Amino acid sequence: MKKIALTFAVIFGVISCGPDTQKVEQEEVTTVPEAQIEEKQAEPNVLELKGTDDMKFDKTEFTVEAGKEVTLTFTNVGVLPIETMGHNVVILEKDADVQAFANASVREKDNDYISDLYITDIIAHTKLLGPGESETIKFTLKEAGEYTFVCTFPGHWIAMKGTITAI
Ligand SMILES: [Cu+2]
Repeated sequence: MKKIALTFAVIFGVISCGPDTQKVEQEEVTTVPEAQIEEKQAEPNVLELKGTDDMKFDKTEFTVEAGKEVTLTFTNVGVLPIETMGHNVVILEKDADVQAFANASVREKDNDYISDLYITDIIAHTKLLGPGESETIKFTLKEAGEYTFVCTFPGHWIAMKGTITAI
């Protein structure tokens, strides 16, 4: 037992006898860049969404404040041509039949794949965006609840679908 205590004392002694005095000067030089810490603090009701070449939105859940204007910037970050991998975002009313709207929209190539039959279900939408294109839209979700957003490019809506919850 005595031996262990002695060994510990020796080790501790070695550590504490290190070049502590030199360290003090070095610490003053190493400062944390404060600007980097608060870099990505999103504002309320300001949304950023990306569409990718693997047919996905980078985010599928948003929460916003009801009754206040929402600004959504959507960017197609892919490189594939618009004819094969175009993306849009359509925000639909709470009670919209998403499947019926998406199926009808497939036939509307000349209208950026948005069916006018469901115009009353559409709160807002971007145009169809090709690689590297971006668009910002503004809209207000008047009531609290869950609103679905989809990409209506043919075959995309099942994979490219998300929810904006207004509270
Ligand atoms: Cu898409």
